[in-house]
Amino acid sequence: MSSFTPTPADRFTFGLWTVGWQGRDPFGDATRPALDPVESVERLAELGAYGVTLHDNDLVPFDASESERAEIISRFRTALDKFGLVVPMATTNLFTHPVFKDGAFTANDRDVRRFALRKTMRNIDLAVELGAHTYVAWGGREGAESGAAKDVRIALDRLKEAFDLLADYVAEQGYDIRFAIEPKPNEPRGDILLPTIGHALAFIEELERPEIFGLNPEVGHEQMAGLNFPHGIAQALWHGKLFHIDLNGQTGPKFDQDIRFGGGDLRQAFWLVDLLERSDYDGPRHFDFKPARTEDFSGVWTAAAACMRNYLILAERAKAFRADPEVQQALKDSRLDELEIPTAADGLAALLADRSSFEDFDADAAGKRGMAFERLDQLALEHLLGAR
Ligand code: 3MF
Ligand code: MG
Ligand code: MG
Repeated sequence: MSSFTPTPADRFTFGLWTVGWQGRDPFGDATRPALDPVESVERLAELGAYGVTLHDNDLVPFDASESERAEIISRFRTALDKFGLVVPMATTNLFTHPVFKDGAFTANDRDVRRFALRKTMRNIDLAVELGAHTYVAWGGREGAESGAAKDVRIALDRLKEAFDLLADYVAEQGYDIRFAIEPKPNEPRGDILLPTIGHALAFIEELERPEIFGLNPEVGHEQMAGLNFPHGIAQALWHGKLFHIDLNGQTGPKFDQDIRFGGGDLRQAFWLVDLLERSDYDGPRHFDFKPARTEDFSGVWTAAAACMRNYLILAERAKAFRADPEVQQALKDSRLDELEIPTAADGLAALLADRSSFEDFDADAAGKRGMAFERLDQLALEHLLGAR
């Protein structure tokens, strides 16, 4: 058994806003002081992370002057170089400042939309400078609390317009960067546009350059809508659209809990890691979690380390599951190999002519066949629990 000690080769990354979360929530004040991004870089490197990610304002305050901005960025770059961390992804804060209270790219106010685009483009320049190849777009304020407040069809026109302009911008600049849209059903808006993986996948196909748009799905966001996250990721992979991923934990449909990875729905976490590790996804394993507001900094670093450790434990458990001869037999007994056989590779005419497929088919007998899924699932559970 491995020591479950992460190294940069595992490609674990953390948002600066995760370990830096001060614990402010709708009912309570901050429980921790602000964390210097340079300290986050140092501590995360010590813990074995590969990189950090950031919103523009996680690093540079919203109202910083040009010279303050330049100095902050230079100090941050020095820390990245010193501690050997990379910045594979960056994103824009289009949700904290009151100017974005009705959205950014879909705000009813045109001047706000134009400001949001300029803010985003300016930070794309920084993202590229820092070496990022993925630019995340989470439209947390793009939505509404009441029916007439937002004409959703027109708002989607504005959202498409914004992404098309951003795609033009990166093409004109010659940047090697792709966009990853992050779906979320609600919070902070009552209802957010592009609420799930499925909505976002369909939207991307309406853009002018769909090839540079993919997804950044988050565990908790799909689970807030009662959806099966590994199934959503499987479909994103199937479409070739898994550009990035936000790992965390959630326990069912309720507010966005952002629990450390592994601390939420553990069975879905197991299937997620099983899927990712067997897929061709080679991007960062990015944690977007919030260390509980009960914690001091010691708890913050414990939780960050636990995200990585839990991923590695689950990867080992999933590997053991797949390697177990009894599991391999159980997979056969459940006819997973048969699912791989095309249904009618012999063609439509042959299917229509095949009496055994319909006229002579014994549906009652087929209906009596057991699928043996209970045994398969129990084997998975025992591997997950470490009982095998
Ligand atoms: C909110 C989120 C966001 C996004 C981030 C882009 C603040 O629920 O998940 O975190 O992940 O804006 O990555
Ligand atoms: Mg989230
Ligand atoms: Mg997220």
